[in-house]
Amino acid sequence: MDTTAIPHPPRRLPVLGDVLGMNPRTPVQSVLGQVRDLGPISVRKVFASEIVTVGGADLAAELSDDTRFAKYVGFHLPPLRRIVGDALFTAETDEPNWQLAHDILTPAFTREAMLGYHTIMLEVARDLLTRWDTAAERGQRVDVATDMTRLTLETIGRTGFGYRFASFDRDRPHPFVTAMTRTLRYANLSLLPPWVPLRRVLVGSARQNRADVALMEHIVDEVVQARRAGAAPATLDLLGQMLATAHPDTGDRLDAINIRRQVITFIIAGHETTSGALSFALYYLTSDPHALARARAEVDALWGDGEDPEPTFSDISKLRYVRAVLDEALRLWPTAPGYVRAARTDTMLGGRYAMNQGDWALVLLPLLHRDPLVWSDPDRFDPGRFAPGQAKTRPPHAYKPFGTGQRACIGRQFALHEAVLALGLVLNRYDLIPDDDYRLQIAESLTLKPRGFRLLPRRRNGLSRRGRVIERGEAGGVEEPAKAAAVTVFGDEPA
Ligand code: MNH
Repeated sequence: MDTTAIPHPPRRLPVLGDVLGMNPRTPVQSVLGQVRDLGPISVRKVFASEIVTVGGADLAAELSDDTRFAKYVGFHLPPLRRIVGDALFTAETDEPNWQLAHDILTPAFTREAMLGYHTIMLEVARDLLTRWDTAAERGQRVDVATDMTRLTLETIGRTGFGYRFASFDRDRPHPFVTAMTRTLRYANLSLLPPWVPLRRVLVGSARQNRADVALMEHIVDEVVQARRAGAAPATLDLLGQMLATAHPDTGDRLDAINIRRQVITFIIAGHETTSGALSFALYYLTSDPHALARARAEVDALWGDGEDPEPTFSDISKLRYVRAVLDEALRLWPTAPGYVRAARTDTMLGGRYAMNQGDWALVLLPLLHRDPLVWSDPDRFDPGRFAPGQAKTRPPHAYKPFGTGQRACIGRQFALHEAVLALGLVLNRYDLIPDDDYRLQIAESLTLKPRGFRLLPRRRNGLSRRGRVIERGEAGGVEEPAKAAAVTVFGDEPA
C-alpha cells in the first residue's frame, strides 16, 4: 500500500519505527494513544512492517464492502490459527471449511434456536444470582469480570455443547479458562517482534503453551465423547449440529479434527467477549446513577422488584434501554477491538490511497466508535445514542462491534440475548456498590476487559434465593411488587 500520504505518529525512531508509547501488555490502548489525533487513517511503522489503521467512518464503510475487501487473517490471528486452524473465526473465506461450517452452524443461531437456549441461559443467570446472594449476605465484593466469565463460559458450555464447566462451584477458574487465558496472552505477545525488551519474560514458555493447548484439546475431546456416549438433546445445539448435520446442498460434513477446532473456537469466541461487554456495562452503569435508574426502572416495570422474576424469551427484546447500555458499552470498549480487511483487487481507498490486491488495513474499533465526525462528545457514556431511530442518523458502518459482512459475528444475537437477560436480572435484584477509588483499567488479551473492577452487591429486598429473609424493611415484610402496566418507554425519565 502506498503510505506516503498517510500520517504517522510524530516521534518515529530510526530502524525501530513508531515504538514510543507502546506498552506490549496493552497494544490496543497504546495504539489508540499514538494515533488518536492523526485523523481517520494513520500508519505505524514497527521495525520493517507498516500497519495501516483506519478509524474514520467513511473509510471503514469502504472496507466493509465485501465485493472490494475481505477478512484478512494474516495480521493478529496467526498465533490463534496455529491452534484452531480453519475453524470459523480463523479460516480464510475461500477455504472450503469456512463456507461449510458457516452453513452447517447458521441454523444453530436462528431465532428458533435462541428460543431453545433461553431456558438454559436463565438457569445460568440464576446461578450467578445465587453466587452474588452469598456475597451480599457476607458483605463480600465480587470481581466483576471473573464472575461474568463464569456466567458466559457456563452459558456457551451448556447451550452449545450440553457441557457443564461447573464454573460456579469452583473458587478458581475452570482449568480450560486458565489454559485459554494463558494461550491468548501467549498468542497476543508472540506477535511482538523478538527485540522487544522482556518479550521472553512476558510471553512465557513455549512448553507451557503446548501444555495449555493440549489441555484444551483434551477437555474438548471429553465434551465430544460425552455427547457421542449419551443421549442427544431434544433440539440440535452447536455440537449436535456439527456431529449430525451434512451440508444441505453438497452433503459434506465437518471432520473430527475440524469439529474439535470449532468447539475450541466457539468456547473461546462464545464467552470472552460477552463477559467483557457485561463487565464494561456494569462499570459504566455503576458510575452513572442516571443511566442506572433508567435501566432499573425499565427492568422493574417488566419484572417487579420483589420476587424472583420469570423472564420470558420475548421479555428480552422489551428491555431496550438495557440493550442500549450494552450497545453503548460496546461502542466505548468494543471487546473484540478490531478486524483486518484486505483488498481483493487493486483499488483506491477513499479515492486517495492506492492499495494493491492483498494490501490490508486494520479497523480499530475504539477509534471508529469515537470518530468525532459521527459521535458528539465521543468519550462520554450515553446509552441515549442507541435509542430507537438514532442508528439511522449515523452513517451505516460507523458502529461495528460485531464485525462486518459475511465474516461478521455469528453469535451476535446469542451474546445480546444472554447479556440483556443477565444484566436485567442483576439490576433487578441488587444495589451495586463500586469501590470509591476505582479507576477503569483495561486488561488486554486478544479481547478487552476491565481489570480489578469490583462491586459489592446488596439485595434490594429482603429475600435471598434460598428464601431466607436477611433484612426487613420498616414494614417488617416484603411486599408484593406492583407490576406496572407498561414497560418504561425508552427516553422517559425515571420517576
Ligand atoms: Mn463473535 C466473529 C465480536 C460474541 C462467535 N465476533 C466476530 C467478529 C467480531 C466479534 C468483531 C469478527 C472478527 C473479524 O472480522 O476478524 N462476538 C463479538 C462480540 C461478542 C461476540 C463483541 C459479544 C459481545 N461471538 C460471540 C458469541 C459467539 C461468537 C457469543 C458464539 C456463540 N464470533 C463468533 C464466531 C465468529 C465471530 C464463530 C467468526 C464468524 C465467521 O468468520 O464466520
